[in-house]
Amino acid sequence: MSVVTATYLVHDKGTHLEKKAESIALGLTVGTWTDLPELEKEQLKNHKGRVVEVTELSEDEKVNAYFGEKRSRGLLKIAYPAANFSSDLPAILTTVFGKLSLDGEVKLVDLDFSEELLSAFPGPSYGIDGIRKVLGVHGRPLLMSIFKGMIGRDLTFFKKQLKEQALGGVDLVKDDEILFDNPLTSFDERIKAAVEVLKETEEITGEKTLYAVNLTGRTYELKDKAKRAVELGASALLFNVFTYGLDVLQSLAEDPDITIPIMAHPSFSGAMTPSKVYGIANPLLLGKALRVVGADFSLFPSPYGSVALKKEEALGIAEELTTDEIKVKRSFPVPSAGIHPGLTPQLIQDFGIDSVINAGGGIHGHPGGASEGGKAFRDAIDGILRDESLEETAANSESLRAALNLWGGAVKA
Ligand code: 1AE
Repeated sequence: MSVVTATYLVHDKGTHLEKKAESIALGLTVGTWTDLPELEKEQLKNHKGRVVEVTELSEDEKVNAYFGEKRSRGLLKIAYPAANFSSDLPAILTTVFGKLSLDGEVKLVDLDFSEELLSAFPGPSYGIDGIRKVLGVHGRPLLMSIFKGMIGRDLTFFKKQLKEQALGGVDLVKDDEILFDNPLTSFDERIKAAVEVLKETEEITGEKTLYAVNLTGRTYELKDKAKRAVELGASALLFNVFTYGLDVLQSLAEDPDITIPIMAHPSFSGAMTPSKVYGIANPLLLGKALRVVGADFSLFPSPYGSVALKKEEALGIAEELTTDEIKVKRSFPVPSAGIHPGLTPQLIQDFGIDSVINAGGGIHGHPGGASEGGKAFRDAIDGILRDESLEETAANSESLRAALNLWGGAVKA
């Protein structure tokens, strides 16, 4: 049967978690069915949510202290028949967590789609394997850098920064998510300039670099703008998905004329994810949901950078983006924020080679400039793949030595 099964973490005042689960299963579907006449009861049987599992968890002292009283903790799994909703995320999210998100100490931690329901979602157009094919890069993590300090600067500055980054050997360069359409560096002009610069750098380095232009503006203009980007030769789109909505990303991913990879930025997702008690779990939002709606890349805070996520959450996101259990293409995990070359061994150990190492300040802040910053990362990656320590690699890499002298080689606490 076509269903979606939601898992909730609850912190309940009472102790009867089964009762709580049953009230959610009823409340979000057929409501007060017990008071209805027999005929309607029969019809509504097909629509009532079904409690699949209730798992009691041990108490959490911090949560009890927060509420100033003892709370029962538990994981509740409830299956909702697809007959209740259309096969799109707005309908699914409203069914499983619409009113409920306003209604108590409940966090949505997972959604399991039946195979039939999953087939309504596109998944990434390229995915990890497709992106590797475009770039011709296999057997190592990709390296990405971020434009920095672009606001108030013109196209000459843009071209210079792009050239320096690409010459450092990065595979991708993305716009900063806070760069919008503006008279100095408009969307169209950035794309045209990038096409010109990256053709030039490819001739020098022999390596391809993709530029992810920030797709911004009013929702109903996005598709036309994205199609224009493709026509102008853009190689990828950056998208602030959480200020628009997951379904908007899905519409872009599904459009046959939008033929370039989509990179999802996590900005604004922090309005929904950080609480232990409310909201949506990071592995679901930044992992599984982004993957099924079609993000080729998902950026998220790494566990050891400047905007850190708990390690288990960051690893959980990466797992959802890459697990073979979900039958759509895999998306690239991009653990980000505060990343510098000294963190490369930890990043590869934690996220493996099917990930993207992404740095803004950690590239531009290199004492030798962005190009040296890129080289420091590339040397660190190559050394790790040869089983060398960072120090061993640095002995033969001036770029890496300078980076380690500045930022060190250990994980930040
Ligand atoms: C979690 C997103 C990270 C991001 O977009 C960004 O701009 C990071 O910059 P740095 O690497 O921290 O300078």
